[in-house]
Amino acid sequence: CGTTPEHIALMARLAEQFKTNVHKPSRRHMRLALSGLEPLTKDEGAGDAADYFVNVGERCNVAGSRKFLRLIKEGSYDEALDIARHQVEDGAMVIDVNMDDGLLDAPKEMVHFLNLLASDPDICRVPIMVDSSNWEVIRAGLKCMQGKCIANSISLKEGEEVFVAHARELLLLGAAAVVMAFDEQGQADTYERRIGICERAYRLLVDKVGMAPEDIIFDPNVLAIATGMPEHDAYALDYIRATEWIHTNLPGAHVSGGVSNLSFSFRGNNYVREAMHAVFLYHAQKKGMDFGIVNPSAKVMYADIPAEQLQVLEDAILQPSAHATERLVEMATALAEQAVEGGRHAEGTSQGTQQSVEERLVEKLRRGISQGIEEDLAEALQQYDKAVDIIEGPLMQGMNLVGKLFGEGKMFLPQVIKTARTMKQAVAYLQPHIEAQRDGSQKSAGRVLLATVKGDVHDIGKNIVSVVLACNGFEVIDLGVMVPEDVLLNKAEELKPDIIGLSGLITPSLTEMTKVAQTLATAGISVPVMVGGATTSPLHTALKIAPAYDGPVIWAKDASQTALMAARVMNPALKEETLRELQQEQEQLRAEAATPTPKMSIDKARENKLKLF
Ligand code: THG
Repeated sequence: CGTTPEHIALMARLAEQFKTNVHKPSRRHMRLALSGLEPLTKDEGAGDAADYFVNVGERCNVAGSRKFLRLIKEGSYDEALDIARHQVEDGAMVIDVNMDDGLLDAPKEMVHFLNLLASDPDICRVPIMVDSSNWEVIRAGLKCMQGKCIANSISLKEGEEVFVAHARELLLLGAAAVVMAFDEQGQADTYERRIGICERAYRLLVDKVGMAPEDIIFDPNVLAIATGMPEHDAYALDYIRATEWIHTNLPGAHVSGGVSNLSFSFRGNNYVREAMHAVFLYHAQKKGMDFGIVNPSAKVMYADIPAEQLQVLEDAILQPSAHATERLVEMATALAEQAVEGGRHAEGTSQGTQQSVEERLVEKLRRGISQGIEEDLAEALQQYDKAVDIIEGPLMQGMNLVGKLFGEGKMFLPQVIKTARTMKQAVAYLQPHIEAQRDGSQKSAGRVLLATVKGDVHDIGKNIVSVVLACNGFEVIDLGVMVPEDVLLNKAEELKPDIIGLSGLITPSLTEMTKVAQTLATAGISVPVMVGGATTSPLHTALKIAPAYDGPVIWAKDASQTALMAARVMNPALKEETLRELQQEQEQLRAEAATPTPKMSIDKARENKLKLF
């Protein structure tokens, strides 16, 4: 009442005398203040670093929890809210929410879920971290939040202009910012790149945008260690060193990270994963890491880890070396075996000479044992007419087994890489024989063009795929990260690959992959396309990417599956069957997706109830 146009005109005239201070806050080096219903003010003190640590609950993330994804997909929001509530009960001081999934309407789901959170006082007393790779989702999420939240994340990956524009919008929306250590070249994976990018981002945010330093939360990339690639061994140490540098040199700014990323190589072995996180956090906190996206219900505490294990973990994290990594893998394997029926080893044990040569090869491959493999191969060469049949027979069988065990969580990533290296040795041994027996037309197992699609800076998984493919005799041409579709098309036309591999970790990459498929199809390319990476799924591939392409689009579950599928489609005897199966699977997925699952009648459901006696 009373806000007539005349009144507003008076207000406008009054306001004209004052400058807005949105872009130039006068307060400097204050404490970061966030809020849900209750304020969360970041204390900085001289005491124990852990006392000032803000733990952010990671579980309300469709990409990080199968359960949460299922609940959101089926619309069970009450149970999805329970996940948030449990995290707060378990001590989460902020809740991370991520709805990035190729088959969800992410902005809509984000807004819907945040609105539900906001009506539950037990949950919304804590601030929210709106997590998305898609700026639209972050904006939509922040617009419906009442308190001061955190946007997760912005970065320099698309250059300064976009970065500054996003940061300015965050000032208007009143949010703190997680800033990932990405730039136009990709994600920082060395100490130097981590600190270089953070410093550049800090100067832009503070000097150009006018963001308060305390509103900046750097994320210098927690990446998986012990993947089996020696280049990855120092990732934890470099993160910790970068944390110390940021803490010392970029005053007021905070440091965060996605802690569970560290242990991706040990999926399926929760004890080892939690112990790794505890050790990592203990040391990173001391150097200034004051935020962390974690599982708040983790039970393993630093102080409770037995000394022997602690030694192994600290070596792998703080004194990285091939030896330290190997000991960590050994420890994880031993603990996993202990967990499986008190140490009884389920899969076949080696019984030396009693096994056939095929069995011995499969066993050596499964365990990544190179010693003695050449003798076995020499023996196999006597039995097989063609050397290439040894690869396609027992060696592929071995790779299959590895893929299966890995999928079941019975093998860890570093072990898969080890088996790939054994495969490489076997292929190298057989190569001269294969070439002598061949008509000389084709040398490699096939040529694969690999790329992480535009907008995506992640390449660790793709690099592992590249190693495994090369170990299997493929010629790999890797175009790197953030590869635009025209570059991919030109390279495909120039190099005529047998297979094109597209990789992506973040959800926007799915749309990009579909676009690439369309572009390739329009140009008349129809060689098999393989897609892989955290964001991809068989369903999305069947529903969105395959229909956009003229040839087969194969979803590859992981690095060992990629090599296997590549070998199958390159094998004239298997190609047709493989592609027919693929076609059938994808048609079935499409048919299932088109027919909604009928709900059971209440009487049928009651018949199904748990009967205890
Ligand atoms: N930095 C920033 N934000 C991030 C990350 C980061 N957001 C997402 C992610 N990384 C942090 N969140 C998670 C959440 C879950 C897991 C890892 C990181 C995780 N989940 C189990 C897994 O995949 O094995 C899932 C198990 C299950 O399904 O329950 O490990 O680095 N700024």
